[in-house]
Amino acid sequence: MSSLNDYKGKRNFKGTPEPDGTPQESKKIVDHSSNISGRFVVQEHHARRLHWDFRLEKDGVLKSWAVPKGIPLNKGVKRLAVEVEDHPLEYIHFEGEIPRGNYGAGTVTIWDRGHYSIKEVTNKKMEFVLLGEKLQGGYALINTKDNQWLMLKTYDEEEKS
Ligand SMILES: [Mn+2]
Repeated sequence: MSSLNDYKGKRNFKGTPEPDGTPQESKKIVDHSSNISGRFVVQEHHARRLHWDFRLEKDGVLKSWAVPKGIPLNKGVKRLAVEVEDHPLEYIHFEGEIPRGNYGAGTVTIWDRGHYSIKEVTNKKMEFVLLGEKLQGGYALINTKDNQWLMLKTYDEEEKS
């Protein structure tokens, strides 16, 4: 799975408890009957700088963004989301301590998880609905340049017709 080369290249799996990217899980779980596109997770990562990692299950990997100020909870709030390397599916369960000296050293805890359904995808924009424990409602990720995206909440769950 070539899209995990960056992930593997940044880490020494003798030094970190993170998954090594060897495929273990079957590919994405798609429930066509309920219009679910896959799972998502948000990991709170107390690294050198605190940030939240937003990951969507897509094309057999976790597409990943680091969100320094956290996922927007309110409609209209925009947050910078920096696209980072694809992570293996197994990472969706990861919580723990990445030891000092390793890439991303610090504590990772799962802040939210659930499923999402895609509404629209282009190179520059993804629109989706999150069905998590904390995060509910419509969201968009808009590419502004290079690896920089804006994440924003487009509507609250209550507004859904
Ligand atoms: Mn991180």
